[in-house]
Amino acid sequence: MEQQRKDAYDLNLFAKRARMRFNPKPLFPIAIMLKVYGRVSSINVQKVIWCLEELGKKEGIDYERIDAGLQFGVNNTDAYLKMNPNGLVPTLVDGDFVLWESNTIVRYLAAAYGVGNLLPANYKTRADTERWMDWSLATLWPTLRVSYLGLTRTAPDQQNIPAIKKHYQDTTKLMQILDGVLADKLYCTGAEFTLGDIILAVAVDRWVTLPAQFPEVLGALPSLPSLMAWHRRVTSRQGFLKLHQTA
Ligand SMILES: N[C@@H](CCC(=O)N[C@@H](CS)C(=O)NCC(=O)O)C(=O)O
Repeated sequence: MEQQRKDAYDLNLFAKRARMRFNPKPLFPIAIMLKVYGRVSSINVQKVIWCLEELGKKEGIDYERIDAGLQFGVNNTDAYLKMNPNGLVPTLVDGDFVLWESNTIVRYLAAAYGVGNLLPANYKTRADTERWMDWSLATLWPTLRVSYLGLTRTAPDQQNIPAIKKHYQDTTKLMQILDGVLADKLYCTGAEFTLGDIILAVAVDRWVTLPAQFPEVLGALPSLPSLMAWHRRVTSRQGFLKLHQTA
């Protein structure tokens, strides 16, 4: 399988170079090995797309994204459930290897295709970035999710406004922790952008943008200057901008 993947990679590279030189359409159809199932509006799909872009992968050339979830369906079909019995998105298919769980997928991608520092080689820095990934998955997002889904995916007459407000305030307390950490750091583990920044940023961006969308429920965005400076830094990256180009 390794050889097959290497061959596909070489083939892609050859086709890419040929295209750059002559600029016509590819001479032969290229089998794209990496497929991501999931709608780009999903926080967990966004992690995977952002990670792929950080790894220099381009949609339509190096990876394909197939809409699935919510209005697109797909995730409830037998074929999909065979790949991912949870019926959730994202699912990654890399040749004959199928993987679900967004944080595990980005760890896999960074290990398999890693260039640079997304998953640091130093085991302490790596544990540091993985800590932020796990904190975001297990603590930050479950808290904010109540406010986010309550406001954006629930009919107004079904919304539990006290729960939405309380969870937004609880999230703000968690954001204060991050604001403190970022007071003397460019990124969550130090001077380098890592996976932890991607996983945190997709949640932090929702916390930042919600009050402007629902001021009557949430009031003004709390002031956390270090967090906001980091938010501007990470959301200006091409990988983040890509999420909104395809939304
Ligand atoms: N722990 C899973 C959670 C996956 C998940 O909850 N995905 C949501 C979207 S963010 C989903 O599939 N919702 C159903 C849908 O979109 O139809 C992961 O991180 O991949």
